[in-house]
Amino acid sequence: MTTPALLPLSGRRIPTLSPGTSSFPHHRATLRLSEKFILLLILSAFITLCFGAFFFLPDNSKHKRFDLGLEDVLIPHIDSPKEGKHASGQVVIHGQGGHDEHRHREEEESLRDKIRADHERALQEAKEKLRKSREELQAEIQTEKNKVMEDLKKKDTGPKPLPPVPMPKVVGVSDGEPPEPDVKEKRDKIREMMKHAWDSYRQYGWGHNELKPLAKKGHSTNIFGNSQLGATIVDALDTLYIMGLHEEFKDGQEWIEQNLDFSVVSTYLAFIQVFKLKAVQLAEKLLPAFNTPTGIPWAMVNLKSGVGRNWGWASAGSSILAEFGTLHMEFVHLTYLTGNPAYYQKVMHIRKLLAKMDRPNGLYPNYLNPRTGRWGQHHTSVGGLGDSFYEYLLKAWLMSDKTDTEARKTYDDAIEAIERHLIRKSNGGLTFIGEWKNGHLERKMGHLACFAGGMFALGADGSPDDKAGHYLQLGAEIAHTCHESYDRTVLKLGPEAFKFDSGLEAVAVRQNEKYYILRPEVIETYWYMWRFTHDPKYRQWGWEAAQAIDKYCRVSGGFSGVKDVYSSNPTYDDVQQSFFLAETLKYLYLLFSSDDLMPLESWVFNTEAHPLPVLHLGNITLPGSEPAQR
Ligand code: DMJ
Repeated sequence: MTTPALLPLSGRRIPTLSPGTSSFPHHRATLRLSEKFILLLILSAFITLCFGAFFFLPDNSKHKRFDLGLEDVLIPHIDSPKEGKHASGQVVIHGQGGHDEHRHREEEESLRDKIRADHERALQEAKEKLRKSREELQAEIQTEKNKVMEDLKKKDTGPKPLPPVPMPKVVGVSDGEPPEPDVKEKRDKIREMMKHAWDSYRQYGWGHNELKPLAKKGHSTNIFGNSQLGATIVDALDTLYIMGLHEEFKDGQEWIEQNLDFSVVSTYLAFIQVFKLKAVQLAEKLLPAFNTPTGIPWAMVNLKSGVGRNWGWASAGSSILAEFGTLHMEFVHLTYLTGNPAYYQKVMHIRKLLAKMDRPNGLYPNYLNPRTGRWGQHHTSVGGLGDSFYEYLLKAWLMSDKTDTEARKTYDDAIEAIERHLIRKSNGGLTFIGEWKNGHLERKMGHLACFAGGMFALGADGSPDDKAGHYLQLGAEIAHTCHESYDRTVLKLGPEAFKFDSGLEAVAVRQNEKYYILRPEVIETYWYMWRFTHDPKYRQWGWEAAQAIDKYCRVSGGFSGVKDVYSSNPTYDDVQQSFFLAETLKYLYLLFSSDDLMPLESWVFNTEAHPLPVLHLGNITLPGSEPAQR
């Protein structure tokens, strides 16, 4: 039987398992609420960090070319003494004509004298030391140590460590069972779908990043790079946990413990420490990505060499807004968890830099060059390449218990510009979010942008000029439009992008925009709208989507995306995306759960639907953020 013990963590005490019991205590019927909360807390840090990391990983096939190309930029050039400099940095001039041999011998002689004198002094000191007692010697060593420490402290002009922050209050992580039998039935069905997705991955794709559910084998060549990082395991863990699938959770945890190796760890690791340590190890490996002339991180970093790079297609090798702007929550949480300010400082630097930049029409372009600090193409999107940057501004504020007013203000300003330039009503009365390209509005909305309905609703409370009602309404309108994009297809699943032009209303035109790859954004918005309004239509719409997924995407080896949502006989893309387990099924499950499962006053979901706790900081101010103003 496992006995929770208390171990210190960054000045706090957290429950963990005693040595020899490294696995999750699934044999106990229920965990105490406090234990659940703390496990989820640590797990969140780990999962969110891993998720972020996957986007940093480079494609191995390109390492060679890349290493050759960027080393000069990334690694400071240090001249060796033979090339003309002493280690001290003084310039030496070699090969001067008319060298005076006599002077040279004199110099050599004086050097030898100096060495001799040094030896004699050292010998004398050693003899004196030998006469001293052990205690005297120890005292001397200690004095020396103290002196070194003092000197180091004096030299350390860097930022002070964060003040200790109290553990957040234990909040209700109930199992969220809904009182209505028909809702419970739907929730059970979602849980069954999760089990099918997980079991299939377990059977055919274990350890690979994702699953090919038709070929029934692992799928690893995608955005995660070629590495075998078990992305689905990492991504699915908290969904399994929230759904109470503890056996499955335990399997995943064991795989991570034994296989997810960022560097070699020899010490015994208890349950919570596994996730925390792995998260920290990974974060350390990610830090070199920030070594750019501006501090805007590269899109990818080689975990071994620490060398970073960007995608060639991204506006001449720019960094992408939705990538460098989607680190804030994870890095702040990590600083909070470890007490190490480095992570916090990295992401605050990004924010400060962006605040100083001019923005065309108040909009943030999707591309920023990390070498020059200048914007790339003037393309702004609330969908792909931009989306989660805006999401994280709002959620940084929420996560700070609404004390990070700088983040809130930045969000409000950004949304105001987006409303002015990107949000329009179609002829048929559907509100949509278009894309801004070099001063021109493209009347096309991506599936990815549908998440914004939930974001507007989430940000309604606290919006300026008493516009809460307006933003809740805007959220509802986007939810409606995105539902229409589903409802106007044959499969009742939404296309990747849909237009509002030339008489078209929320339908895809191009063949390569007609696919559905198990994405979560529309269901995510239904869930937020449900939480804020309890309008039953959101559960109804969510259930329609769940049924369509089960009917058209389910195969014997898992769930697959489909290539054409307007065809009654669609072909499969043969990929079970890891975000299907992390997000789509989690949001569906929460939609059919009672609100006390993961209450929004206490939890903030990152862009991959991994929950992070609201940091109840009281009067403590994290460096760089404003004091609470409420
Ligand atoms: C997820 O990986 C994340 O939500 C990301 O921010 C954008 N959307 C994909 C899934 O569609």
